Amino acid sequence: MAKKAPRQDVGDEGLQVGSPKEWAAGVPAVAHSLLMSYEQMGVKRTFLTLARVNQKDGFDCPGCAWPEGQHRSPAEFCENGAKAVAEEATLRRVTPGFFAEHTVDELARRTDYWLGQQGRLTEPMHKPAGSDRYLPVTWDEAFAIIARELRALDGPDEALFYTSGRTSNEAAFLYQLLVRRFGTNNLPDCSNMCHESSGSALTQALGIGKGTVSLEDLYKADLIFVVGQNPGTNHPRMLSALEKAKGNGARIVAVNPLPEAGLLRFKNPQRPGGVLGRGTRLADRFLQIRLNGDLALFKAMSRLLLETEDAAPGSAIDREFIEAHSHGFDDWDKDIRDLDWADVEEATGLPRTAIEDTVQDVLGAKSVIVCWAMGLTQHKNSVATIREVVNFLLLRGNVGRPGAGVCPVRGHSNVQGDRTMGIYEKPSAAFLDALRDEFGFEPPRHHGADAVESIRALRDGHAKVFLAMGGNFIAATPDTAVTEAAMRRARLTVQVSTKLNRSHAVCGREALILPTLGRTERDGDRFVTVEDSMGMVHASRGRMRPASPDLLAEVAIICRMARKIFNPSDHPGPDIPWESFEADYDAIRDRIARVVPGFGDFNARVRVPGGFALPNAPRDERRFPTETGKANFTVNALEVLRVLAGRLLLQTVRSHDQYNTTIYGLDDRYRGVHSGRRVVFVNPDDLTERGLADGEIVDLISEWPDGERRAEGFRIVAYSTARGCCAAYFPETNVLVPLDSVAETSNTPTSKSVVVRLSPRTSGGSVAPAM
Ligand SMILES: Nc1nc2c(c(=O)[nH]1)N[C@H]1C(S)=C(S)[C@@H](COP(=O)(O)OP(=O)(O)OC[C@H]3O[C@@H](n4cnc5c(=O)[nH]c(N)nc54)[C@H](O)[C@@H]3O)O[C@H]1N2
Ligand SMILES: Nc1nc2c(c(=O)[nH]1)N[C@H]1C(S)=C(S)[C@@H](COP(=O)(O)OP(=O)(O)OC[C@H]3O[C@@H](n4cnc5c(=O)[nH]c(N)nc54)[C@H](O)[C@@H]3O)O[C@H]1N2
Ligand SMILES: [Mo]
Repeated sequence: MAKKAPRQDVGDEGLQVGSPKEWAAGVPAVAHSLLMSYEQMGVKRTFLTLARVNQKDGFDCPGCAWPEGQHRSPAEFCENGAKAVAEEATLRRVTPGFFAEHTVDELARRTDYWLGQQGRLTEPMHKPAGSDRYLPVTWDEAFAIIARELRALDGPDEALFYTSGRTSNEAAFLYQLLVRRFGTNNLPDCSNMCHESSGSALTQALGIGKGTVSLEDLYKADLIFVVGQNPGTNHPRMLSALEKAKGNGARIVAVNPLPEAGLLRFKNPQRPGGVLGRGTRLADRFLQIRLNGDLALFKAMSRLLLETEDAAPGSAIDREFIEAHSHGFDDWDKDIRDLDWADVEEATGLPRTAIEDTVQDVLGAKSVIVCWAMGLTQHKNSVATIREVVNFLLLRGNVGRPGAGVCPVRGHSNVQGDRTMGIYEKPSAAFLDALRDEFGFEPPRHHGADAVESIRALRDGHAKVFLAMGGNFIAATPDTAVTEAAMRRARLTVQVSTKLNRSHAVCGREALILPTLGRTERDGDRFVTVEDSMGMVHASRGRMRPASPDLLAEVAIICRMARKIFNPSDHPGPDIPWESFEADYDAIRDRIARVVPGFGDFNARVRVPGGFALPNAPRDERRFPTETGKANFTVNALEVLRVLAGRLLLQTVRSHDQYNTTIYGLDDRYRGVHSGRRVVFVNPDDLTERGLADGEIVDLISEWPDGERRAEGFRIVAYSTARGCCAAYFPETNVLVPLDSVAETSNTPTSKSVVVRLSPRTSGGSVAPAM
């Protein structure tokens, strides 16, 4: 089959809505992914590439951060992993001829879908100030432009250095080294919009900003909560792990406003026979919670455990653990006793009996794991909610023993590794000391800007150069109109990318596109390393021929850029051997081994097939390196999120055919949506109450003290979601999320609780046909 030409830019003209699915994966999933891969890669390339995903001598799947485990099947990838690979290994190309045909202004009017469909970037491109076109530029000239603009700044804090979570450990380590050598901690990253709330909460409560379970723990758990997560779409390989855990006797409780297909039933495409029949039932219990109701739920479950303990001492809580390993229990206990059940029922939308039944599951389980993703992290009170999850687990000593613990399920395949490598705007003193001792310069100590602060800095003219190591900052961030205007004020924006996206079109006065190798591609005979969601570090080696001979690896881009930026007159100080780092990644790993705890003997250990586990004090030793030296119970006030009459709480989610801002296709198969994305899922009773109906076209309007924000033309889909809540896809709805609406402490945009009203469109927009 030959590759097909990219589709034309399309709207939602063909939008069709059918009924949602009750199970995930299986034959259609495999067939669907192969079809998409053929379209992009052709048959031979499809098989060669997919055969290498997540194999011990292959490359790490760029899809998600779910771990691979020691026993890998020959097809250790999922439908959406295959789509991610196809997206990168596509045969379509964006050449200088493409840029000659399309002005920047024109590209800014295209959809994310169309931009992504154009294929891989092939050559460095430069948009001079005042021009509306990208022109070819040599790598050398590109680096000279960056060095010139950085030197022209009044201070290093006027530059911002973004990272998305696909960057390898080696590139991430060198990138933060360059940035700190330059003199700033302005290292915003996609984590700021993702699991930052988990990191903040877990660091305070447990002394580590990561999860405390391994894959083996999942297989040993008696009870697994999957909260605020849609694994059928976003972490499909997790379904195999849940299936295995169930086989070992685990019960699963799904907590979600939506009955996501993957949580209900699973047909394992990698098991013979797995695709037949009705598949495995996954969730034993489904708590259809209101958006933002989780803090109340976990407090309520803890309260019931305490009451059970009162009635029968020794029956419900682990006193020994609490006394030996925790701090703050008494204050917390007092707070939980004050809990008001009316508040709980209002916040969760759940009847008390449903919570009581769930607590029976908890009492019957020796070991409990709580998994979560964006449903918990993108609210105003997210850090408090996650701390309350920890309290609930601590109460029965469910941390630091087999089969128990916290499991924040990460998104991007190396987002956790990037943070471990020092991509953080608030680095610890210990990390900076180690960097200083290794490289002989004094890194900046004051904190840098995160993603939201970066937008403010651009908006207010405090930042003038923006460089992105991957990602699509413009489309991933909130308050689209504000953010776009802010970015256009920059003097220079630089995007190191594999594919065309909106951040190339909405750019600074002068702009550069630096095309780079993807995971699947050969980087000489070098390999890189990544860390998965459970702290396993392993090698990743691409084997495909690069999309163009003019691509550079991220490491090479960083090293060459550094050599242009740091000349002895502007940056006196020690020499960093950038040239040898570019030639030999072992040399980078030797430095990582000396700077980052847990990486001793890195080069040898990462060559052992399967890699190695990073130390994890709570998991390995029940040691909690917090300020108190213990696991901290924390008091978190319950404030019920009430909205004015007629409003709904909107969550912005991923469809089945997207990877963040990369839109693979226009279907959301499991939710029954085809050929379109501008839909809003609303509970039928809420529709009736508001005099609205399925199929009607509405504008979504968010209200905020500084004014209203509007996203136009969404088709209403009557759907089973919790009362008072609705859902629509991002990035289309990012325009509705105010820049200043962020989570306390973590500063993460509140993308899962936006107050909106639905305003019927008086004209325009036809009703899409039903399927
Ligand atoms: N195919 C694919 N894979 C991906 C990605 C992708 O876009 N596509 N993205 C990657 C990235 S970066 C990330 S971070 C992860 C994201 O993985 P997810 O977090 O699964 O992604 P979302 O689509 O944001 O889904 C949020 C889920 O939480 C639920 N939810 C929302 N609000 C609440 C709440 O208040 N309480 C509860 N209990 N539930 C709530 C939603 O109904 C939904 O099921 O996936 C990663 N993997
Ligand atoms: N409203 C709303 N907004 C959200 C979210 C939400 O749930 N709701 N989720 C948030 C989350 S969890 C995240 S993680 C962010 C994601 O934010 P980002 O990480 O910034 O966005 P992505 O869409 O993953 O970035 C895709 C681009 O990365 C580039 N790319 C892909 N592979 C590589 C590579 O190997 N190297 C390099 N250099 N570039 C590469 C390609 O050019 C591609 O266009 O979005 C956040 N935004
Ligand atoms: Mo993410």
